[in-house]
Amino acid sequence: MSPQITPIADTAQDLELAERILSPEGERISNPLLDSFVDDVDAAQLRALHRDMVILRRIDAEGVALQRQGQLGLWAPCQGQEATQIGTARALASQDYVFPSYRETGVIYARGAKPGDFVRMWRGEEGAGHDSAALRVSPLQIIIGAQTLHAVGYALGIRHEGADEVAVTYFGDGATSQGDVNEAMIFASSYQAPVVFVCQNNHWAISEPVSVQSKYPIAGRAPGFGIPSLRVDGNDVLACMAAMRWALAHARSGSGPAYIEAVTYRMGPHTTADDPTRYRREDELEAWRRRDPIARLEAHLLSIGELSDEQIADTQKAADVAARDMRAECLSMVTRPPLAVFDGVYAEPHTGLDRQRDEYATYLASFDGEV
Ligand SMILES: Cc1ncc(C[n+]2csc(CCOP(=O)(O)OP(=O)(O)O)c2C)c(N)n1
Ligand SMILES: [Mg+2]
Repeated sequence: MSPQITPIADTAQDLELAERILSPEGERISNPLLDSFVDDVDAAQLRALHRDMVILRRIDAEGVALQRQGQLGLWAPCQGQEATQIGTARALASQDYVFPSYRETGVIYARGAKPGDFVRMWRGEEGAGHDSAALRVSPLQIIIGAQTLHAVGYALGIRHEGADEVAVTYFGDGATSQGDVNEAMIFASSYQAPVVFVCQNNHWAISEPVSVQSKYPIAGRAPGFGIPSLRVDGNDVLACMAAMRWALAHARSGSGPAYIEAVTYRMGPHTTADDPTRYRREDELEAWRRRDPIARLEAHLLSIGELSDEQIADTQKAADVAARDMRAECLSMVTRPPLAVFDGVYAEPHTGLDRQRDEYATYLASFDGEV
């Protein structure tokens, strides 16, 4: 018997088929599926989401500037993806544990990252960049999709211990072509792991458009794994928060994994090492500028009379302070001596490691003060 397939959309790009609560013009529209999940979100909370997104965009711009000035080796901008990251991350409970990719600056911001945490890894100072245990966020993953397996493994541990936690993993549209992600979904479904998959479909995997690797909407794949999914407008912060609350409640209730595809757009380059003008058209970018997530919420708040000039100025000031603090932390970082790389590898002395340290020390000494 052949399976019945209900297409979600004719093309992977058709944004009209994504759930939303705020129209691109900032008008609140009724959404029977999602409304109940954000009933309690009042104007003050909407302003806080707006503030988060403005600060995040400023932090992101400062990251690009620091890289251009030679202070960072690389930066992966998240401009355009603020609503997806802030909306979903602000729905998390403090005990939940996040497994992100390299682009999740907004997620670590929402989890309480300190100013230096945003840049430490990109400056090459230390591996993790932030205190994973304190933030309950694993190190930013560079290997595409690998973090989804880690999240499912962690979620199996949550289930085993009966803990009131959910594991959450963020990954891109390109990552969905990766074996790791598909294996993670199989395991999550087979063992009903309390994990939420958040796919940020930002339309590009470096220079590869999503249309090449996904002939069918990405959210539509999850049911095939036995995982319920939602396709949400990733530039609508309220819809992202609602979708995440749905997914978290589902996972927390013991019903197994849930999946969100947030349809958004990467406004900047893939990283500061990339030049998107070589592969994407200006009119595409222009169309997405008109769907800017911050402008959308701002238009909404202004239309309901809940955002004053004074509040906007205050938010801008907070954003400048965040960028200033991040820059100051970045410039004052003290690079650890090369041999410190051997510290903290094992709890007990280790002869093999001691030998490697000695060899490396001899190698460094061979430069005779040149390094
Ligand atoms: C296993 C693996 N293969 C290839 C790469 C090189 N690579 C880095 S980013 C990237 C594209 C990822 O695209 P997507 O998953 O859409 O995430 P985005 O960068 O758009 O956030 C690739 C192929 C990698 N880091 N890891
Ligand atoms: Mg992508």
